Amino acid sequence: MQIEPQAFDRVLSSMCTEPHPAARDAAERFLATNPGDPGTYPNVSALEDDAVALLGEIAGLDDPAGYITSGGTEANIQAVRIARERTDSRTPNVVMPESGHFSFQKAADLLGVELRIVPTDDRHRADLEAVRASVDENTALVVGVAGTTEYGRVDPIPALGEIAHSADAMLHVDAAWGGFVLPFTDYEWHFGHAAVDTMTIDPHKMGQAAVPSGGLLVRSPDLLDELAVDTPYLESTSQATLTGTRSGAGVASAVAAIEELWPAGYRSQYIRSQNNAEWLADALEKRGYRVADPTLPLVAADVPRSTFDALRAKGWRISRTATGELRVVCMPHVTREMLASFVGDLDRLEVR
Ligand code: 0PR
Repeated sequence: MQIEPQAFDRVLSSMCTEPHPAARDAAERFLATNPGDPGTYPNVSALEDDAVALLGEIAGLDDPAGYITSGGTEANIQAVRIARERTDSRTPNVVMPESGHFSFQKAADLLGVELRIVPTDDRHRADLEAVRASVDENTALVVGVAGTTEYGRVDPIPALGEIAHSADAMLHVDAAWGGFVLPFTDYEWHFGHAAVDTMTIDPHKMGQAAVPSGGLLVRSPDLLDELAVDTPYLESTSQATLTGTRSGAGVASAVAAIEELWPAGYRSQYIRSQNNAEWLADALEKRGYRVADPTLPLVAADVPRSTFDALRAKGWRISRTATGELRVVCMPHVTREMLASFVGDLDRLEVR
């Protein structure tokens, strides 16, 4: 095989990162295990309990229940599925701000629920009035995002919880990306603060675990029962996951990364990433670009298309928001030197 994986030295668009060495090692050791078959692979199954307990600690969940998913998409689909199973409505809907990830579109398609997308406010957060106006007796789920994909914003989770519960709907928090940085901020995002029922929190993003390692957490174990199907050929009697066979690598590397980094390692990484984001935002502002305030380690700036294309041509892996802004995610592999070199390339382009 000739092809090498993408090196991380110019990757500014990804929400994945280089796994922590301990996570890489654990992933390799558990590569051939299948936590979907706990009767045959009890060790990785026990590790999954540890992973859920650790994720629960990070997300303020007292009696942690959930599982390690293939990623945020699967966790979001399963959250919608739980809500659909719980509602009495025959025509259920899900209310989500436009900043929600496109995985909810997949969930709605697969599960036959209506997805009601409501606008965000001028700070790119869910517009509470719009959410209130969209919720009705058929609403099964309200989605809040804690660390949005495009601007890194955190929706007002407690207020969304109130709206959801007054309509007898559930509240899902998508902290797929934000979950490993938010514990070090003042945001009200977790199970302890608000009426959160389900949450997506992915070790393979800011958690520095290997891909595939997503996380679904639920407030109480009975919510997982909504997902369970009987498994006649397995020693275990039921399975709540969406996939059948799945990689033990994700489970083991999540535990290894979290044991290594929670909380001190994640805290110092958050501070490093946040400082980098503020440094880049500042550098771009000084050059005359309009920059969305990096409230979490993610920078969005109004850079012309031609400049964006020229930077891509220089090898920078960058992406754009729906409205065309340059988007840089300050993941753990993104260093100040990388950003300085990026800004240097930008300056050289501007000179010409
Ligand atoms: N929830 C949020 C808030 C996310 O940002 C993402 C992924 C998901 C759920 C889905 O997670 P999985 O991909 O693990 O299923 N976020 C973007 C994505 O990969 C990140 C992104 C965006 C990466 C733009 C590259 C890029 O150019 O879809």
